[in-house]
Amino acid sequence: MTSAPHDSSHTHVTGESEFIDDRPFVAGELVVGIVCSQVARGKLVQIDLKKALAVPGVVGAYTAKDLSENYWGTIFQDQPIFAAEDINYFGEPLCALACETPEALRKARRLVEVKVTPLVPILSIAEARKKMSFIAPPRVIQKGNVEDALKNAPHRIKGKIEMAGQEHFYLESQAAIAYPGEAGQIAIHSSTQHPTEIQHVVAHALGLSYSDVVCIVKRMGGAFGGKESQGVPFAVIAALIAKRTGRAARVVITKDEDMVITGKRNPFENDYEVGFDNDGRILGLKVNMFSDSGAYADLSTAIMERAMLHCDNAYFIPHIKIEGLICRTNFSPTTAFRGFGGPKGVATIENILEEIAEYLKKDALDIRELNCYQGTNNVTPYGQTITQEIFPRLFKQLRKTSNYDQRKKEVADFNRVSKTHVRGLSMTAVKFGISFTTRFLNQGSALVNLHLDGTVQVSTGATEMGQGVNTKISTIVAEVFAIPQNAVFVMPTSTEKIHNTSPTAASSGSDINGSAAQLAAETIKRRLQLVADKLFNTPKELRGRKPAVMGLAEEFNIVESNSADHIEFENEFVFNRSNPGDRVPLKEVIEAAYLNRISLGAHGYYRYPGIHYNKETGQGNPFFYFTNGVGASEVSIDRFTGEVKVLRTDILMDLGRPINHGVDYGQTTGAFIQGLGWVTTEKLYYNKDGSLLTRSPSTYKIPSVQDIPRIFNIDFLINDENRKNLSGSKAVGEPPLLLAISVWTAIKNALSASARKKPVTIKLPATQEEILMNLY
Ligand code: LUZ
Ligand code: MOS
Repeated sequence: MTSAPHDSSHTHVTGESEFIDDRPFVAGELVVGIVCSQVARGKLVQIDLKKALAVPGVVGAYTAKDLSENYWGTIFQDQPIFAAEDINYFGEPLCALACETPEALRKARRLVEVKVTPLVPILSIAEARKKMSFIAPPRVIQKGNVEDALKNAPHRIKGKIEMAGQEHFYLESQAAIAYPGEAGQIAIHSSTQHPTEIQHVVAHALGLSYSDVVCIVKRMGGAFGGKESQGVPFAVIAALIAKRTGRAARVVITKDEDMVITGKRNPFENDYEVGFDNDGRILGLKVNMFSDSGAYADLSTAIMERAMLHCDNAYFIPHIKIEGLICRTNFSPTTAFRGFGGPKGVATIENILEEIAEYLKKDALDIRELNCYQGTNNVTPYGQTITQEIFPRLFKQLRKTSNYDQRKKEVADFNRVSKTHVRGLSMTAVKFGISFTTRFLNQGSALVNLHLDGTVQVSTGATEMGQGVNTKISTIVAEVFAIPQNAVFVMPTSTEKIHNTSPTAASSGSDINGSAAQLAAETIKRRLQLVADKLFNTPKELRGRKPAVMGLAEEFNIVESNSADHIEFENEFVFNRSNPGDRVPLKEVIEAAYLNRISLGAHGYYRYPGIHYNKETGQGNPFFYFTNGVGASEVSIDRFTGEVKVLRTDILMDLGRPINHGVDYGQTTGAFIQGLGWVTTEKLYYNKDGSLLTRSPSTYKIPSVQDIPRIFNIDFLINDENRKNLSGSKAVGEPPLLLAISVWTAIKNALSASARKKPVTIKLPATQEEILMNLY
């Protein structure tokens, strides 16, 4: 484990780090603007471009008619690049203008005349349900006999939890620049988590072969799932214009545009009925989940699947039925967002546990400990067995280190006397399934080139979005060769070096791509060991003789399938374990390999083993492993304003053996705070016409330094049992986000001490307004 700094930390500070719009303009490069729909739903009658095209400096205007294939979609190809006949959301792209200058673009934009026959939009899950507007047939996961379990349960609670969407708020808006090449070829620099999807959709849209298109990603300025699928239209538009004009084309949208056009986290409304005994043990649970996919399918089916697979969270439920239905509305197509469906399943069950505790007047943590996976209560609703009994340990440890029991008493004492504030304390868990639930995405490859000066260039399918995947990969490869980390360079992701990249998503980027890079590096290392073995068997005075230069007849011939494990690498030197005094610099071995015509490059390929999931039956082993954790939060609510402050949060995560402690600490902190925004301040408001009101940081409130926990303790459990994965590490990108649900349940806990109306049902996010409405 290292705590090497993030590979971009220096250049981020100096400003040298290159994002898409930092790329210098090339000669003739065009700036591109997108004209978007100003209605949420309608029939597109006509787009009149004459006046816009007459503006000096306008080079071209492009609509659906200009594309060989206008429809795309990661799962279902139901979304147009440009609306063709039907308009389905406010902000849907209608056409693009390519201009010599931003000034020409500004003028021309206003002169595009769009004729639309407006239709009544669907703007809520409730309306979509009424109008039977769904994306796909319902999906079900079930185990046991839930109807009987509910009927026979001593107690039952029926309820509903509403969870809103969330704007990704990456700092770099969607962006792409396309460069035309010879014979119709295109190179695209895109701010995307999924370069291969960009390559494929651009090829389809322009009638090119996949090999005509190269997509390159240096880094993104944040993504959070918002660039898993939704970088596509911007890249296609840039590529279309580059192909048509033979000039480079730059699409960089503004924050306002981005917030209006692109999709957000799927809102969910879940109905539930739970049966439990006098101790609070869950006997049966029925959940009906309804998500809002917005206008198109995007990733909503996969998101629903993950939501359903996370309804159990850390808790054993003997009889369960989960049903998921995806509602099509007229909002921008909702998409992946850190956690995917996970937070929506986990918030549901954590809310239920909070309600059971309130109903039985028991402590909610006791209820959670009682219900968590343990002993023979270790099979999930989808049939996967939980092999590590980790939750009893996590709950117990954090209960102690966060001083939970004493603080619970203090909170109760405080609430009895305070006339101005009310407090709440709650601990929740996360069990996040690691793997794409779509099995074929769980594969990746890497290319490792070892150079004669002992430095290494690594390319993988992973994209760097700030999460530190490059830093982890360079650590792993440096360890293989026993060289300093700064001798390993992780190169921009490019579809010409790595084929069929999976999106850098599902927290799996380091696992999959780091493992592939490790395998490639090990292949080269094995060759070097064989070369070194020959070297050590060569008399010292002959070792430096160079076959190529000397024209020696004999070359080292190695057999790749052999190994020479007795050759060890240490601190840039190589030695035979049986004679550690005789050391050769690694660089000499590398040179000897080259001069003896032995390859210093290798390809590595990795896939998660042993995963399968039947989407029809809802049964299988969808996850390679789980990343687990617990978090306890204490909040204070102002009784007069509803303002909430997080007084303290304690987090305990099992991250196996982190590859880079600093990076994992940063991911845990960032994910929690992003989750905090989702459960408290980040609320999207829409006008009655379906247009977004909150389209800038002045109206959409992401957490500020004032909102983060006053006391914030993050700790990692040392888990040496985890040997499954890359260096014993565990995926970290998404799981800690779900621990912010503890803030929301703490708010619910506080309100249950003060509200007149009981039980307390609050929406998520629990904004100041939402809290105030529920205080008295
Ligand atoms: N993307 C995806 C994801 O396509 N499938 C998944 O299971 C997933 N999970 C989390 C985040 N992105
Ligand atoms: Mo994602 S929600 O792009 O891992």
